[in-house]
Amino acid sequence: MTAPTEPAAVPAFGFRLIATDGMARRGEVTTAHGAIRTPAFMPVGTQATVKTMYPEQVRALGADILLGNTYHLMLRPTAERVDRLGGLHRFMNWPHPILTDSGGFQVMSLAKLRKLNEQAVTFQSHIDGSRHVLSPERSLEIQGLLGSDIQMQLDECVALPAERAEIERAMRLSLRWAERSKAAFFGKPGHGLFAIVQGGDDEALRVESARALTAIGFHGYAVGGLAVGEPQDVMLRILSATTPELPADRPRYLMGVGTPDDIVESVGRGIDMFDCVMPTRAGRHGQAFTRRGKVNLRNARHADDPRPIDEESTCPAARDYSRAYLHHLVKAEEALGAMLLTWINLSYYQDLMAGLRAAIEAGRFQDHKAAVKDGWA
Ligand code: PRF
Repeated sequence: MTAPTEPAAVPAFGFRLIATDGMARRGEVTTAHGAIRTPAFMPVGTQATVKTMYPEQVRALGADILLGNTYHLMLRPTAERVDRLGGLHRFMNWPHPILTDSGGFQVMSLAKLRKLNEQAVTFQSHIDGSRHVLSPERSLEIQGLLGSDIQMQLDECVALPAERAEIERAMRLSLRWAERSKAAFFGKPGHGLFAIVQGGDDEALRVESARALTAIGFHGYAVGGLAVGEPQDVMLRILSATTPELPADRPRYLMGVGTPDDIVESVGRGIDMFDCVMPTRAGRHGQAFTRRGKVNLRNARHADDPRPIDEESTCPAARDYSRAYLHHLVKAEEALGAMLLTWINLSYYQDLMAGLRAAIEAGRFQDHKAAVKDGWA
């Protein structure tokens, strides 16, 4: 019998498919901190904040999950401090699902004096130069201390173009790190571990990576090593070769992607989850995503334009402020400019995902995709 003081049972980590339309999937991931409707876009909250946004505001846009970064948080404020303060959810006041990236990708793009070997990646902090060692096991320990609902294996991502030998070496290292990650993962109820497919622009290496990871068995599978310098048609060709090799009953996450067009095309190739700095970063740089395409508010042609970004938007920032005002805020480098444009962009991305989910459920994904792309033209 359960004592009345015992906490409510935490739901097991899981994924169910609700509908499919061609390769496109409508599903739901369940985690310790709630459900994620897929296809899902995860706003990026690298430093335990989605830059310029209140967590409540991000939630109200329809975001079910945020992305956090092992690399940044291990350096500052440190995983041990976040743990002492009750975990990342409580620390940042986001009581909903959180996925954390494993750190390897950020080490390669941000840290100084990086050294990678079979055991781990060693690097110097970009903040104070201090020396750190990140192994597959330590990455998962950190992600566990943060309390992340979806933890990512440590991997090595090779920027493209690259030699096949280099792509193959990194893919095999990532595979061995996947095995070590599975062995090290402390499977708390409701928390899952995702593997990462690598293999660059080589279809045979991608297929091998996907099959080997599937044989090990994970809660979900990410496709890494894309949107790293290759043209979009290469990325889509690799996705078309990779997703059929992944188990249909597990979620699939395309890391660091992308533009609205990348997302629509990737959903059509069986991807369920996305993250990207694009809506937040573009907002801080004066750009707005709209149903009619991208608008650069820095441009002088907006200076006298009393029209809003999109009078039919669900987002107050897109409806209630003129292009002239947004232009002024951006030119004057006022914080409110970045805040309003980030709000507009995350609203656009969440509405894009809601539209895709509804279309898949209704069996009209292809028509919806064509209509969305028509709007940008
Ligand atoms: N691996 C990890 N994180 C990532 C990537 C990757 O390949 C990418 C590539 N687009 C973005 N973020 N761990």
